[in-house]
Amino acid sequence: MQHLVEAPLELKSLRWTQVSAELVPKIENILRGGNGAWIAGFPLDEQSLVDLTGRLGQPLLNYNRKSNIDTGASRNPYINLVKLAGDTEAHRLLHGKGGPLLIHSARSWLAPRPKLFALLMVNEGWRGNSSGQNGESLFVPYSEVFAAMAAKDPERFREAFSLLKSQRVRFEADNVREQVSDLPIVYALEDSRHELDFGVRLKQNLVDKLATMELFGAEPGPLRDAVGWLQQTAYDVAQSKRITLESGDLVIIDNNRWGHGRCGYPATREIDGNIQANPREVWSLALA
Ligand SMILES: O=C(O)CCC(=O)C(=O)O
Ligand SMILES: [Fe+2]
Repeated sequence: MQHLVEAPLELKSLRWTQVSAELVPKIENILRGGNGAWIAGFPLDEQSLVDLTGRLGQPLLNYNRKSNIDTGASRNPYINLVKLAGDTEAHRLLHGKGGPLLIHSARSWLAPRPKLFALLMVNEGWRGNSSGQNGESLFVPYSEVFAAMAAKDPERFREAFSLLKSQRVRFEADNVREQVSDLPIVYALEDSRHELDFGVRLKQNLVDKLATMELFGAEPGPLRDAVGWLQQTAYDVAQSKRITLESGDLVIIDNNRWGHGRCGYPATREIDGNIQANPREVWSLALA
């Protein structure tokens, strides 16, 4: 069996212009080709982010609005804020880090699957740590992850891929209550372009979650192996193409076909006896 992906998928560079009548078709064209858009110079303004992405899809309400944790935050209803919670958390994380995020899909539990994911780097935080310790961003097309698995061990891939595509699973978010999907982890797409072109719904802690998940009678063992291999390979492939976003960089990807994650970063540093929290700040949203 051949695993040909016509041309390697990538993030295509664009620059923000006020005129969304020009920018939107360019982004749509990039997404239609299976690539992602990397737009520089985007304004650090929540409404601008919702306005632009709202022309590409329907923004989903953010986690806070759907969460059973009261964050007390009054914010834009659609934007997820990813940031250390100031000094309190800085102290708690005194010797800790803003941990790495494994490759995942936005709202992996949700039905129907959100079709797009957008991430704006608002504040890139402290740079100049060793490579891979600066909160670098990870974006990876799942088709490339499958190709890497197939190249590594064709027989193991055949079995794992078949299981991941056929075994329905149901799991909830950790803190959010909304309509959950019972699609397999790897699911067919109506407009599939080739034999490795599938949708994927990966959650960061999916391997651990399997223990408590609805598996419709299946044994957890083989699924745990397959998911673990998929997530590890996704992380490895993504590491080889990690990018450093600057403030004002906006990335928009197909949330079925691409996973995202990030490298770790130092949570705190001490200057003249004062503990400071890393100011790194990301805004993200999912779109139906
Ligand atoms: O911190 C990051 O760069 C990624 C955050 C993330 O995964 C998200 O906002 O969904
Ligand atoms: Fe995420």
